[in-house]
Amino acid sequence: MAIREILTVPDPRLKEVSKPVEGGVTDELRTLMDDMLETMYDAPGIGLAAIQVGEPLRVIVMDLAGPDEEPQPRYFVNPEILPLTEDKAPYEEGCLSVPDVFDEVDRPTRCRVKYLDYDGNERDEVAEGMFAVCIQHEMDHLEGILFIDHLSRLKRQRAVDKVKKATRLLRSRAKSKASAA
Ligand code: GNR
Ligand code: NI
Repeated sequence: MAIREILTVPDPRLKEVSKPVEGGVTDELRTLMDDMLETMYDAPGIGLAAIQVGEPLRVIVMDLAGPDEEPQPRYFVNPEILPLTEDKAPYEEGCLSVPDVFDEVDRPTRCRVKYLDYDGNERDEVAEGMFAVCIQHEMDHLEGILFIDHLSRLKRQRAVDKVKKATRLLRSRAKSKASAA
């Protein structure tokens, strides 16, 4: 398994629409999902879409277990989502591709998710609570949409500027460290 680099805004790849996985769940795809899960745990985060590691495929990994619980890794290949209710609830979201930015997004509270799992079996589940929030956040990534796209233009611009500034600082530190060595 390998930890991969997570893309951050304004990387244009985050706006790509991801392509369906063709030919079912292969060992090669499982390797990608293993790497995504390891990358997500390392970050740490509760979900990750393949495009966040630069792979424009309709693949998501997730683990909603609490810090004192056993890990509960979940894998979603070619997920399809259907809202089950009109009522929406706000939740303070964050994203590994928009680090250190948090804001409320309104989403339907219940939805139905159809997908293939790690073994290539078809699944059909109803998502509620944190599962509903997270799967909708990840499904957005597959369409090239970030949670900040649900905010006002001003908030979105501020978020991108904040991440750009932090990334510049990190890169210049890494550079001076490399030249000192
Ligand atoms: O780790 C994450 N936490 C989170 C919190 C609230 C709503 C959504 C998320 S998903 C995020 C990881 C991520 O960026 N997934 O794409
Ligand atoms: Ni995200």
